Amino acid sequence: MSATLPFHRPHFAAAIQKQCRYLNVDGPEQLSLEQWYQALSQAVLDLTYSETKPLQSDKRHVNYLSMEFLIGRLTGNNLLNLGWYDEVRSYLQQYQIELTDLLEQERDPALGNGGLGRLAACYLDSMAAIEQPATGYGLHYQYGLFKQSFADGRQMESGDDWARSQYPWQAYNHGKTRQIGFGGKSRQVDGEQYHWEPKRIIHGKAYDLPVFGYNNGVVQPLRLWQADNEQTFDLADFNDGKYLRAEKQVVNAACLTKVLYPNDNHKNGQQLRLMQQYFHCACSVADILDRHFSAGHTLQQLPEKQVIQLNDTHPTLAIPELMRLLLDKYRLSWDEAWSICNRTFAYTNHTLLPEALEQWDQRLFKRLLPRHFQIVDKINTLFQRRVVEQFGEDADIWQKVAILYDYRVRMANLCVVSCFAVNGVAQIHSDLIVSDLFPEYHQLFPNKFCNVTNGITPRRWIRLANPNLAALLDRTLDGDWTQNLALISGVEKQVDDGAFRDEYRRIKQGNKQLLAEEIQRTLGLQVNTDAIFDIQIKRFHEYKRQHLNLLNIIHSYRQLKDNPNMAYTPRLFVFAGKAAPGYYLAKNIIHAINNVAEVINRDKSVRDKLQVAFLPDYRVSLAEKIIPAADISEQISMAGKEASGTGNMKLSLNGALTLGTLDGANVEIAEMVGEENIFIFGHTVESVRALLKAGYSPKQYYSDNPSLKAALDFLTKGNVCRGDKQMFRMMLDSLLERDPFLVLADFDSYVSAQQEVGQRYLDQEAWLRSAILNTARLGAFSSDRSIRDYQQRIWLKK
Ligand code: NBY
Repeated sequence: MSATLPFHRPHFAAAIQKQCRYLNVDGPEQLSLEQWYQALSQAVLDLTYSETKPLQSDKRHVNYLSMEFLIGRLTGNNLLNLGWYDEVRSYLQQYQIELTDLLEQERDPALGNGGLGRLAACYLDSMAAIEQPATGYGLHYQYGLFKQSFADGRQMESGDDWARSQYPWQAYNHGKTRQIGFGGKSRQVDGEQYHWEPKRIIHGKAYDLPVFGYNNGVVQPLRLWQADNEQTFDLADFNDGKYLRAEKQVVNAACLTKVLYPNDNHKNGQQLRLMQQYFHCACSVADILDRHFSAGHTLQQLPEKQVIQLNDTHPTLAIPELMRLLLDKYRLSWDEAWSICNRTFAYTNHTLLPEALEQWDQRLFKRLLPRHFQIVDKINTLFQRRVVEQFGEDADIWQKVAILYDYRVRMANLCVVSCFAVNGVAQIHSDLIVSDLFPEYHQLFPNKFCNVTNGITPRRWIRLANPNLAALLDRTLDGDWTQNLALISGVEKQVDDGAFRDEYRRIKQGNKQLLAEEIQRTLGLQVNTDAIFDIQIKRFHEYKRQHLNLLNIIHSYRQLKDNPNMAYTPRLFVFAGKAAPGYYLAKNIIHAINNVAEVINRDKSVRDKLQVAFLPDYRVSLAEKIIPAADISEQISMAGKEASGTGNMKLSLNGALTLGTLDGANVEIAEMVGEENIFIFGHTVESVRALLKAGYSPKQYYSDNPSLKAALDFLTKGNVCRGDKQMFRMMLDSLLERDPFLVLADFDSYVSAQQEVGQRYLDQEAWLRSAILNTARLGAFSSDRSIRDYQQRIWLKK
């Protein structure tokens, strides 16, 4: 292990002084809180530039290609990883500045949608921590994920211009600019070799963000590419006098990395998105080759020295791009080029949802990337021979495994054929990849498939988000759990220790108090901190079934109204999450939750028993406030649909009990914490299958179950819909006519599980024990473990 970077107070003071000069103030006393944040971050970046070092290692370098990196605020995290957090906090005290207040000034860089982007951020943190040489490659979107607010309960979106007022952690990297071609023609030169003449060129500029390893003096780059206008005029058009057309292209070029597409688990077929994908891949592949050659390696050594890990299919074009360079620029034969690609790329799948599997229109693909299309076409043709060898001429099989089919380019198929490894993100998901999504591929390439269960970084998700729990762990455990989360199992011994239990309970209660204050600030709602804090925080999607949660809330409310004296353990239901702007059904669910919340929160007769808080603008920094305060973690997707989930891990690690289906990583969490410390309900993958096979009729559930019927009808009555019976029609029609995610079929089981939660909470001692055991038994879900799995099973596998 390398050494921690020492904190040198006089150097630090001088660096702050220098920033004061840049900011045109006489000294630190005059800095506003916002300026303090800028000055501090810049000063740290300056100081670490020369001091930290990239890893000198002969290990295979990981190039992590992802269209999204949901990094969250960096200043606190970077101080923590540098080991400077406490010293900086004490330094600031002389100016009466609280470090935590200063850190609140930072805007979250929201360069991702949800789990996939956040996973990429946790993996960068872990690779730096465990000294796996790595570079993250992504896009420098001008607008990150939209900001969410509510108007009359409806989601409103606005732009997130995150870097407008100077983002201190990024540095423009002059030497790395790339020129990326689009369109035009591909001409045969001779044999395998072609020459691509793009119609236009867009520049890619590199912005680097530092990723610091935890207490080891390591820094590695997250390199984000931004499209730039320079020389994007089509000069021919320009000279022809078609000025406006030429200018339009300038606008297009600048648009390329303007905005992050706000869909999660849904593809979108727009040309601009395909251009983003190619731009990302072409810039990154060129950069990887440059670094590889600069280190004195040859092309033949590429697979031995580099691995390119594709975070879902969004960076698939890196495959034909590398093929193109090997064939046309470096003049390798097809077989040599293919063999190199075949040993360099690995693919992580994050979804089984058919609507999320990317496919591109062939004509669009060909028009934008004519040479790449030829290459994909040849990969497809050669692969077809292989398929015929194995299965004979079988149209049904070919229809499933073809890369080019029905005028579409199927990106997942291209990945499976071209990569040496394909992994799912939780055991059940990896099993379903083999059994349901890619069974024929599994027959063809049995050794390609493996599982790497997702993980989360304990640096951000305990030490930074829950500092009091971190301090308790520091006092309790031998060795640094932050670097080796397996040590957290040592907590198990304390589960009956009075002092430990008191402290753990006090910390949870304190965190609930802090969240209550946040809710009061944002919603003006005063909540009961003795209630169960029942939390569902994630993107809005039908398969995640926030509406199942809502139906139970309505059911509880109705019961309380009918029986004001019934036994009911007080509950606060907390929601947070965004819906893709074009996903009207998900937005309808948000609207319904907000309106139900308003009715319930206004009703004095249930106050202190039932409250609903929907916090707007879910983002990493808000997650950091909510997660440590949770008692219940809602993980209620229809079984078979959530690839893994990672919020489930964060919540359980911070002492929330999971209320969930046997889906994604819930299955593994249940195995680790034990069945008495988790609430499992609902259909399983197998029983879902049987139900659908037998013919599922949601209407039947509606008419057979009076509570369910009443809960659904509630949404068309009285105040909730303000007299507009159509207000939640979209959601109700979907539930009653199709119910593709079996909300009604799981209603009963969910309501019973919720009742059990209420019962169990009454025994506070038993509950505390379960919470502590959740923390103690989650050690395996550190992203450090995930990265070691990647090393063993994929990157460094012999
Ligand atoms: O990836 C999520 C999965 O739903 C979740 O179960 C898993 O834990 C997590 C990490 O493995 N997937 C996800 O977040 N996907 C996206 O955000 C996403 C974004 C864009 C597109 C598709 C999916 N797209 O096609 O544009």
